[in-house]
Amino acid sequence: MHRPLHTRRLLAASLLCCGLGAQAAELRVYNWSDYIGETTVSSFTQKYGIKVKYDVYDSDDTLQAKLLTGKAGYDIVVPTSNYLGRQAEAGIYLPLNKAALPNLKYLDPQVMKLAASADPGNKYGVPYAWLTDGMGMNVNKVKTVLGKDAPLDSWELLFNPQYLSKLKGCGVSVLDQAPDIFAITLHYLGRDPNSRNPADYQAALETLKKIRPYITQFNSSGYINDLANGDVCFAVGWSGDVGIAKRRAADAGKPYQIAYSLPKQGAPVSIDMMAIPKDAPNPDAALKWINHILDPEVSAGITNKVFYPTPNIGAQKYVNPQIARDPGIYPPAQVMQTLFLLKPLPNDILRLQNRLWTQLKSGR
Ligand code: N2P
Repeated sequence: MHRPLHTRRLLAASLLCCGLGAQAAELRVYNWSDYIGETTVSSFTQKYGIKVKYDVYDSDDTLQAKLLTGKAGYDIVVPTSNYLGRQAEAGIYLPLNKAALPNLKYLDPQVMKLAASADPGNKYGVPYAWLTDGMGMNVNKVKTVLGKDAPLDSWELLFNPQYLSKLKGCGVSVLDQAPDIFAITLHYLGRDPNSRNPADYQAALETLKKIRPYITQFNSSGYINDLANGDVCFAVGWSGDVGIAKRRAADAGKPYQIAYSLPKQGAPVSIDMMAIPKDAPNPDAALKWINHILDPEVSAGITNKVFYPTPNIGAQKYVNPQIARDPGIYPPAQVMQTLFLLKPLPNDILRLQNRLWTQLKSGR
């Protein structure tokens, strides 16, 4: 049967449209590992017909190295606010077209204010989730090794060699993220966690060297399973990651409890931010992605899966009540006051941190 000419033309046009369209309609997302909801990606593709290529990293330095080569090819990246501040100053991001982001209205003004301290005017970054650094532990093993009276709520577990040397036998993991560990150490020493004084970093290094022999690994992602499986019993880690480990251990029916402890002395808090690199192949799709993540149900879907608090006020009512009530995930007001924000630091301090960090890890 012959179709009328105009139908054939339409058919040809639509084939042309969609063949090309499928090629152009791709979004490349580079995000932290273990940091996405069950249906976050699939619901985006369903909503916009845009395919997503989704890659992961577990370190801001890895992300930054990729971005600085200039041809990473990503449309969306999610640096931590302290890194984003410097990167934005270096001119590697596109300013956000806020008119394309109506769902910005859902964001918590308090989180936006904190984010603005690294990103003035919230010009380049949109909060994705926030988090604390703390101690993940296998409560049963830690109590067996250290006794029932061990101070599980104190950074002493990490910095007092008397404790850490005993924990070594059941595995000690520390985040491989220099700014976080230096900030924790400086704060423990009673110094400014965001210090710009090189001497402070030398002092922190000396303290870290004393516990270095008892750290069995530096790791920022695999430690989730290591904790869950019982291969490490103590980890300096990120709040949601430890939540994931806790759930995995419970799901696997392990005979021990994984817990997250925010030390009483105070701990770092940070915000991960979505940003669009200047060389993004598809900045329009990137804006659609950001607005999608800001959809209250989508944002809650991330929190419900990976235990990182959403900065989205509209999402709060969709967050699983057990998570919303967990003081390790959402610290109560008086604990919030003990936390300190990681701030962008000048390049010479970052270089110094990096150098000392390499020294520490290699054990020299
Ligand atoms: C997710 C880790 C995200 C927190 N696994 C680090 N900014």
